[in-house]
Amino acid sequence: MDELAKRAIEVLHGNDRGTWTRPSPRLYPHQWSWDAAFVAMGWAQLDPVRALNELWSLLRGQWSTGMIPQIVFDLNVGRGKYEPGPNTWGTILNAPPGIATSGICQPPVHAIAVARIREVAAGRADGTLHEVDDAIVDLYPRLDRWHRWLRTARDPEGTGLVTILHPWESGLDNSPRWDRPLSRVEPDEMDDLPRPDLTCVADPAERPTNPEYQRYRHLVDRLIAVDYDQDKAMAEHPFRVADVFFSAILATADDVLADLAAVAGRPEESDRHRTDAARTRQALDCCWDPDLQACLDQDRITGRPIRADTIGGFAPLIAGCDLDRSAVLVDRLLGPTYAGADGLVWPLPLSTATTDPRFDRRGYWRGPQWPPITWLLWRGLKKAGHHRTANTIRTTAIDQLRDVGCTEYVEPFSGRPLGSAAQSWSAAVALDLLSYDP
Ligand code: 9WN
Repeated sequence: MDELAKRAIEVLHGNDRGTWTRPSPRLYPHQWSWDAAFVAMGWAQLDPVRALNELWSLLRGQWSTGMIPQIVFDLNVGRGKYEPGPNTWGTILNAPPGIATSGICQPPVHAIAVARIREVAAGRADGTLHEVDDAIVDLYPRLDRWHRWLRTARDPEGTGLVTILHPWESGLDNSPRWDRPLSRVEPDEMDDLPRPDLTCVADPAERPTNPEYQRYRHLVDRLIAVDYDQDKAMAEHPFRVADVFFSAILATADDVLADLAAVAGRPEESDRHRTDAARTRQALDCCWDPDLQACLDQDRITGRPIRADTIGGFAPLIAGCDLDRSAVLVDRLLGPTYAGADGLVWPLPLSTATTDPRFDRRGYWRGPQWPPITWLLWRGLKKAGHHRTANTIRTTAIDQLRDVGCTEYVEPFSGRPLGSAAQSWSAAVALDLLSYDP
């Protein structure tokens, strides 16, 4: 068996908790939402039914509103191992009885994962596809409610863009995209709560700073103060940003959900999902900045676009866009400020452009390469018909993972692995990318 596949399988097994998977053994000991979607695609290569269980485990935490929370906590994990832990979110009345969750969300990769599990199952000679299709009958309404929540609670005016209320919701937590809006968040007092995350990495510089964490926690407190009432939060929360990358993932997931609706015996729902996706693509078009040649997040408090040259700007490649736009974006992606930057060990997309003043080659989401982001762009390129580029990215991503292992993220100039060394979604991405080998 391929060495990388062997290592990736070891990482998944090492982080496996039976029906769900920790993102990493120490740094992230609970179940995370978008990690679970990537991880499910990894499990699909080994056992599509186990892959479905990953998603069912996550859905145990789905709120009655439809929201899939960012974290479903494992109550067996000792107190203080991860902060903010289960007792700090004030979600006991919002989460399903007996399940502890956080109170925010993460990008909706889940429908994409279900479709990929189905694709893998379809390639098997046994009856797995029937089993997966049966599950989709029950999964579809849950995913539909999730998408609907995003499109109502987080986009009450139907703009096509999803507003996030916390940088953690973006999944790209510490991106320079959030610096301005986060700098306006003013904690009443600077707390001094513990940072267990800092003890799990080689160098604390691989994690966000204390002032950032104080703001992160303050944002949670503010959501608790309105008891997670989304109308109130959308009117007065101190961090409100229409996130183009998150919205793009929703658009492409809506396209997929349109197909899953048909599998679930609900073909009459498909058009609604396609219309939603089209509305988001149109909205992304309006966020295009011709100078930067990038799609920009919109600060809903100031009403202004957020100027930052980051991977978020490539949102149209994820959502799907016209040929002209995708050609411009592919040029930029492969160009000297991203994957074509001088001195990169692997020519793969960077989380921030080298020319952005806040680029930081080791900084969390501020420059390094992240395997799941590479995967999302690879998928977008493939769907847009840029097959040669997509394939080069795929093989380069495999080379990178082969050399550095299933690390959380990579310092692009030295090739050093950063963050957690045994990250489940990196293992999952490795298995999925390998499965396309001719
Ligand atoms: C907060 C689990 C998660 C990922 C995020 C990544 C990081 C958490 C943290 O780890 O965020 O959600 O504690 O830093 O930024 O994308 O889902 O892997």
